[in-house]
Amino acid sequence: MPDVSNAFDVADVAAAEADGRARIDAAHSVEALRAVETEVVGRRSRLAALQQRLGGLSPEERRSRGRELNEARARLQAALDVRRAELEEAERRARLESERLDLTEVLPRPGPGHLHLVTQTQAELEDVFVGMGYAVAEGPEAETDWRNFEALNLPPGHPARSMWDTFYLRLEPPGSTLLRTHTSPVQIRVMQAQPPPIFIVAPGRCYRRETPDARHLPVFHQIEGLVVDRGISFADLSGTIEAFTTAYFGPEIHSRLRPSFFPFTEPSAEYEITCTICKGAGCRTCSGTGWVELGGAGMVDPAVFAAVGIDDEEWSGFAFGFGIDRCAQMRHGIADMRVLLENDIRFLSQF
Ligand code: 2NL
Repeated sequence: MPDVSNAFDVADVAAAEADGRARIDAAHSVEALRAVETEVVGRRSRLAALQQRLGGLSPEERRSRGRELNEARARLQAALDVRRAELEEAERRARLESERLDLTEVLPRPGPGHLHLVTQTQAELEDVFVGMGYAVAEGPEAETDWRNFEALNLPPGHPARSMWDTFYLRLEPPGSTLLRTHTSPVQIRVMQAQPPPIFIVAPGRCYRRETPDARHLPVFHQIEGLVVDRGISFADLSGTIEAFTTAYFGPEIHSRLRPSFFPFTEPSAEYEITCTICKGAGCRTCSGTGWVELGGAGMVDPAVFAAVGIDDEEWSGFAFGFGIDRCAQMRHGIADMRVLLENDIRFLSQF
């Protein structure tokens, strides 16, 4: 006896199919369509529910409803496949568009590089001194304690050689080898290697154990000059400093000396040059004085001559030293020296 209460007709199949089509059309992503597929043709779909009720129908009805259900399912499955293909194509196109690179963009070729500002400054200073008859001498950055300190009249225990100022290398015996704190050891080498007369400059990289700030770098560059000959006087030193100052900074920049102390020179002086920012008028950089400090100098101390075996009865000499980085800073008005170590191409490419 057919179960009449559970009976359904072709309109129910059509309604289920129409509902499935509406859901398929409403799916706007491949992801959403996957859920719709389960709702529309899955085990809990309206079609599946009608399928369950086939058993309650008469044999003829069961045959036609069954055929109608199969056809409806096949059409919905076909609609799902078409819709999936459309959505996949749309998503693929959107992805390609978002990842698209304009390969026709014309970029400038990398330009030629150039020497670092400090290297350029060192070369210019070397040129100035070579023009005055000096030779350029170079030496290692790792040096002995003796050449860096002891030969320069800095005995053991002197504050300038303390652990806090100097990087010592872990070599035997402890404390014997360090990163040079100035280029003076190069001049010690030259004085040991050749008899006077000596006219040299020693440029190069030096190290001090310091925290970098606007005016100090733990790695810096120094150029030192040394003259040893017969009858060299303090007047020669003073004239030499004025000559290279004007040659490097220009005719409106001059120098002046004031008394100071260094263990390796006697007498000793510090020298200042006309402030390169205000040309001597007085500004913030020079604290209103019109002068800025550049370096130190003096007559070579007899103790240094004794250490290298030069007879100070026959020979006398002067020496001076100053920072190459500081020179570049003053000539180009660089507020913070740390930019010299940071390798920011926007800074470096200006020079
Ligand atoms: C400074 C001070 C100076 C020297 C360096 C020197 C070298 C020898 C003998 C004697 Cl082998 N003196 N060098 C002398 C006086 C000052 O530099 O303030 N530099 C930035």
